[in-house]
Amino acid sequence: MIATVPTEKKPDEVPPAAAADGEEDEEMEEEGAPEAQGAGGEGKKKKKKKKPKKKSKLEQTEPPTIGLTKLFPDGNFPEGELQEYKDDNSYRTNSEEKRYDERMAMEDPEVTYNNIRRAAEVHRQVRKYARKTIRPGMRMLEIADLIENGVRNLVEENGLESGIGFPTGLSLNHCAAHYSPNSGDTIVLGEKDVLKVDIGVHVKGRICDSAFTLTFDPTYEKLLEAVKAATDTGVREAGIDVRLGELAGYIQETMESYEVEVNGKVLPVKPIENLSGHTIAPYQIHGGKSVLLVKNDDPTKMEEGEYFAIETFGSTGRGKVIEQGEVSHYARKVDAPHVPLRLTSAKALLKSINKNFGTLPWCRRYLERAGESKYLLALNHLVSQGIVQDYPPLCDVRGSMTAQFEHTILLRPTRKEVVSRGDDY
Ligand code: HZT
Ligand code: MN
Ligand code: MN
Repeated sequence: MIATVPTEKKPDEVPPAAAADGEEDEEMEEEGAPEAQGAGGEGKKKKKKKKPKKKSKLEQTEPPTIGLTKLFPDGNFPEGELQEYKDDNSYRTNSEEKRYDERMAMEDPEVTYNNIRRAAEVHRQVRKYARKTIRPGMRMLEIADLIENGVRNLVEENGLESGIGFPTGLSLNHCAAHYSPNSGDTIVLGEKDVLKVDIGVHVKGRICDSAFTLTFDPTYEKLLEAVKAATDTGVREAGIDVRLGELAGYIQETMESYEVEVNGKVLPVKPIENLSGHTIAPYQIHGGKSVLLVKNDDPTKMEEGEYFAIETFGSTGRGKVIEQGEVSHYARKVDAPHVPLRLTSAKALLKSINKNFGTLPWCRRYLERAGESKYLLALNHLVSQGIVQDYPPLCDVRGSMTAQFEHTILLRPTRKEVVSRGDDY
């Protein structure tokens, strides 16, 4: 007998992604141990005893292609980082009543946290690959594709049931948010660029909204550190009954405790005063509440059960953004007025938007992927009629640099869950 092919599986039992099966190789090594391959045909020594069949543990490929339901066959997706509530709410962690409320939430398919956790795990796996792959010299369109292919595969994109949560944000330098390349974009990532990578993943309308910043030049490391710390402060100070205006003050305080030296000049890190975090509702990226980054008098409180995107932006410029450049991001308004549309093309485009995206945000590339072409007139009409909202790129002054870090958190009855937390940020 010559071959030492692992025999625990019949050929038709080999999973389609066998190459990704980490333990397949391990078992090969075990059975291919030196004594089993003795030249003199003393292959008898080969372990014959069947070990209790190891569950073949599937591992993610690179680039990521394996759907998360395959990697988590029991259907339970990992919890994010847990943080206990503070002060008056510290009782919640062990409260019998709150623990009961949470069990009920988990059992209710409308409420369960499992959907957002699946979205968050997709986010972690895709960004891990994005972080190690994105390099100066790549075109913005390539970067968008590598991220979006990963999301579509891992979340097992399926109509409005699961897919991309919003267009991949790839804003550069003084632009802080809402730039994604349109088709034909020729921009190439440069060595000195500061890139905000904002990825959205949804499962049954539960959107994981999380972003990080990349630099390849150490000059702006302090800027990134400041913004990461400010977001961590926002996450740490968030809680049930916390007032949004006060939370903004803590974020501001952290951000302003940093400065960054650029070409021998010391610059303060300013929180961008007209950007904010926000609640997230099912299929609605903006649920209605906003968390500004500068102390204010908003007395609105965070509430039990809410989902928040805690995001902060720091800038070496004015600390204020304006709309600038070609629009890529759009979303049908949730409370769109009913306007009879005279333009046939606009009517048809709206139908396609409803079918493909509902109220989730999308970008021009996604429309084209859905088969639309020469849609700009119709699209502009839907915007002017108040049916579709456009989200132009948001930029500080030219020459400045901006950074962003963002996490999605759940205000569970007993604890706060930072669903999108990973080992990177
Ligand atoms: C709008 C359109 C999108 C929500 C925040 C954000 C990226 O600035 C109230 C507060 C995607 C997201 C959004 F395509 N925006 N998070 N991640 N952008 S926002 C906003 O419009 S509205 C913040
Ligand atoms: Mn975001
Ligand atoms: Mn957000």
